[in-house]
Amino acid sequence: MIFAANFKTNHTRASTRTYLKVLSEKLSAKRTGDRVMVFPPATALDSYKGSFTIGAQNAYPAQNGAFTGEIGVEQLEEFGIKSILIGHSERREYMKEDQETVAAKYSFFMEQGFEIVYCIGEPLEVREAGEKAVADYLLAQFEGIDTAYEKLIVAYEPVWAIGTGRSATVEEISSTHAVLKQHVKRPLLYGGSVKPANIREIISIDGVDGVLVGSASLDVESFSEMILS
Ligand code: G2H
Repeated sequence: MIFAANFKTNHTRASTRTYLKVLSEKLSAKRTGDRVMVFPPATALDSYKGSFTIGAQNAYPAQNGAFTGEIGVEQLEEFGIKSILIGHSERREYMKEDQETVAAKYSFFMEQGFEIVYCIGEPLEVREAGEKAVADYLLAQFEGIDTAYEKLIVAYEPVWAIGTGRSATVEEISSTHAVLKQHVKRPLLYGGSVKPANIREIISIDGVDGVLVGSASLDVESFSEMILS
């Protein structure tokens, strides 16, 4: 199983260091075959060397250059970062990243050999329009995306379940993952209000290879409980 934590714009460099030290201690007590990934803010990307994967939540698709306010591959590689989130719904919505922008980022970081956690998810009105509408919407989010890339991980995160406390039901996750699995032969994570109370149920669903956790990952006790429970 893959357990990935997305801190979003939370935690400082100092608190991330403490968090990763505590997480490492908690997990080392129990050997697990699970993979742990943490996506802290950019200022904390140099916080850890060890068995967890530390990834960037975002970067600009360039080595370096005149892109004020952005970080590129040169800055990520200084910290040994070779994993990145692309397509998160918050970036699609708040930073106005359209499918063309997302696909360009994807192609660039693929060419750079980065592991990519590629996020897709439908808004509530699409979910309410039924399964066919959901499938069409999600498959459109693969436009321009090379799904044969061997370092691709897909995260299905229904927008209406993100940070709302309302997770998708077992049936919704199960049927959506089944559709996605027909199109993408890569690990498939579920994200959207995953927490200690629902983690076991979610990871036991067929077609779920792991989880991407936001709010409930911010507390190290909660995230380690999810991995170890
Ligand atoms: C979805 C998820 C993590 P949360 O964005 O990517 O956040 O667990 O807070 O719904």
